[in-house]
Amino acid sequence: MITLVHAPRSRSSGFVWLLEEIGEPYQLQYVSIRRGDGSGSLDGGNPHPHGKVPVLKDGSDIIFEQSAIALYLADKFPRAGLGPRIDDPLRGSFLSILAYYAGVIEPAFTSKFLRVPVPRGTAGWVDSDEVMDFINARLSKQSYIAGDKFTAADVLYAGAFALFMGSPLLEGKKTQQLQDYVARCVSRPARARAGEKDQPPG
Ligand SMILES: N[C@@H](CCC(=O)N[C@@H](CS)C(=O)NCC(=O)O)C(=O)O
Repeated sequence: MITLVHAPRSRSSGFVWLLEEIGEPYQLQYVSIRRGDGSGSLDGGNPHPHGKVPVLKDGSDIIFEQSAIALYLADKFPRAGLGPRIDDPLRGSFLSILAYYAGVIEPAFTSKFLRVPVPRGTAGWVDSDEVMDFINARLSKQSYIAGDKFTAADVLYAGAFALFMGSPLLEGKKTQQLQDYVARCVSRPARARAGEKDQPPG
């Protein structure tokens, strides 16, 4: 059975959502992580190379990095229809947007949060305002981030934007399309089920 190495209310929470979307059996292995507020600690039972979450365990296979886990689960469970297959014309869009999440979205918002300017021509990402112009333009043409169907990539994007909605991170960029997109994704029943499960063990 698939195991998600999980710390409640962290980046692994989105993967409880994704596993609920898939609907196949899975189990959670709770670990502690070092949190931004200084709480928590490194967990010796966590196979992640840097003690982070999420991690997915599938037999002897260990998969880490959110984009890799999203792709792995979409490919592993094709019946769930959460990612275009290799010969689908939308496959390229799906792969690009998954890689963009790790390589551009996360660094762009980390730069903004830390108030570090993004040096054009040196950094591999751009500032979050430019990112959001791209995202908003995309969402004005399609209902979901990789096309007109909900995919595993939406768990990453809508999950992050839902978290940022009430913060200054999206200031000036909360278009109606973005708000509708986030609402469409987070109102899915699988996310509500995941929310109920995303609690500290005990
Ligand atoms: N690049 C990683 C980031 C994972 C990450 O930073 N997770 C946080 C939880 S939200 C964590 O485990 N932090 C603990 C630590 O940094 O030691 C990914 O995309 O999977």
